[in-house]
Amino acid sequence: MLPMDIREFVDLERYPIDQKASPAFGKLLSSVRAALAGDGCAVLPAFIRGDRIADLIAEADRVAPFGHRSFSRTNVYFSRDNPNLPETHPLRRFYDRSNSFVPADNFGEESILRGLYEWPHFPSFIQSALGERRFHRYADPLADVIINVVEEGSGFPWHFDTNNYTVTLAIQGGTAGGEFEYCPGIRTPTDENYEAVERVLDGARERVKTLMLGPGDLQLFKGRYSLHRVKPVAGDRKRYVAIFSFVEEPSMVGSPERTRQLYGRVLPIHLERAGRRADALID
Ligand SMILES: O=C(O)CCC(=O)C(=O)O
Ligand SMILES: [Fe+2]
Repeated sequence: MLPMDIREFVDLERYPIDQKASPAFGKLLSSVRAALAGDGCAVLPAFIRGDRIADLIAEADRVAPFGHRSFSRTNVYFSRDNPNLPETHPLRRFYDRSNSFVPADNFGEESILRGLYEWPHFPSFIQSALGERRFHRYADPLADVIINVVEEGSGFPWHFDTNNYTVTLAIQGGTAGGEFEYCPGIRTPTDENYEAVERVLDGARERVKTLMLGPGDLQLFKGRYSLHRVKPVAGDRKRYVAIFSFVEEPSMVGSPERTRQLYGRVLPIHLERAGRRADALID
């Protein structure tokens, strides 16, 4: 098969990300930047053309069996319990999380997702939109482009991201559920605002915004200061979301521990970059 042409998949009429000098590009960039400045979230609906979604779903169906399932119990900060605090404190509220990540090395040459990630106009547009000075594709061959497969009963409980931003592409929703909910700017670098976080965990809705992303929607989200969750998915159909990772350092890869937890295995590069001998791969 010939290498795929990503121009056939992205709706370039609506999102002319390859036409930097055009007024339409400038308009698009301003609107995405305004959305990010407003509440830390920008959605580009139907970024992938409607008539190509079936191809994207077929790609996800093909690799979904290679997903690695992992389970954890975390608070919204991914931190340890602190027994000195009251049980109701957000630091002490732990939730089950389960997901299945399809490692990046399952997407072949003809992959639409990889084609998009490696098409220079895509990272360049995202970088401009986010206004990041240091911005590179991730050098981790298991984690640069992945699919998160979510099945019935699972979601992603309330949390703050540990990275500054996430770039995701919705591919398929579950039969029901799977709404993305977020509380813009509920904490700041200088104020954890535990009381407001606790109220959201108790079910308060006044700060919560809800998004139902559709197939082909691209989302840029700054989740470090906005508490957010994916509500559990219901029904037989799996929820597929692609996650594109970008980093500040061009040669960075994940740590062996985290990589093994999320993807079920490590590659020699993970051990080498961690200063360990690759023959330690043989467990
Ligand atoms: O699956 C999604 O839509 C986003 C999940 C999320 O919040 C994350 O990966 O940090
Ligand atoms: Fe998140």
